[in-house]
Amino acid sequence: MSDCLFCRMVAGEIPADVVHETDRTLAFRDINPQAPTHVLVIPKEHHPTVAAVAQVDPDLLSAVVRAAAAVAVQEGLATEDGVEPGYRVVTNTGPAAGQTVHHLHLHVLGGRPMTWPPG
Ligand code: D5M
Repeated sequence: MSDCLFCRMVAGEIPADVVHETDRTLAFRDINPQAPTHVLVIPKEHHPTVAAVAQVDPDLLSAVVRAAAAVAVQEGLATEDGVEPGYRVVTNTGPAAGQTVHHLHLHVLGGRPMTWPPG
């Protein structure tokens, strides 16, 4: 989609601080980090929400989740076979959740203790 910010980042039209890439996914640092590590993991293909991609392409959703896990290991938030120190994966859906970019993205947050419930 030509008017989608994240599609334009995939296309290289807008710069991204890329930390991980596969044939179907891209991960880059959030421009407004909410934790010492804050990476966004997206499918290269445009899908508006996690529910949409789960419906039409579950393999792609799996690839996005695996990319988020790989980013967490790469960023020192978990080991290949463990969960220490730990991290949070969040995806906002719709206005009540505060979704501002309508291209599925998983927020991978870590590097500080996380509180619950989230704001
Ligand atoms: O999250 C959308 C996220 O996208 C938000 O945390 C800021 C981030 N963002 C917006 N523009 C950029 C660029 N250009 N680079 C990196 N990150 C960006 P949402 O869940 O939709 O509120």
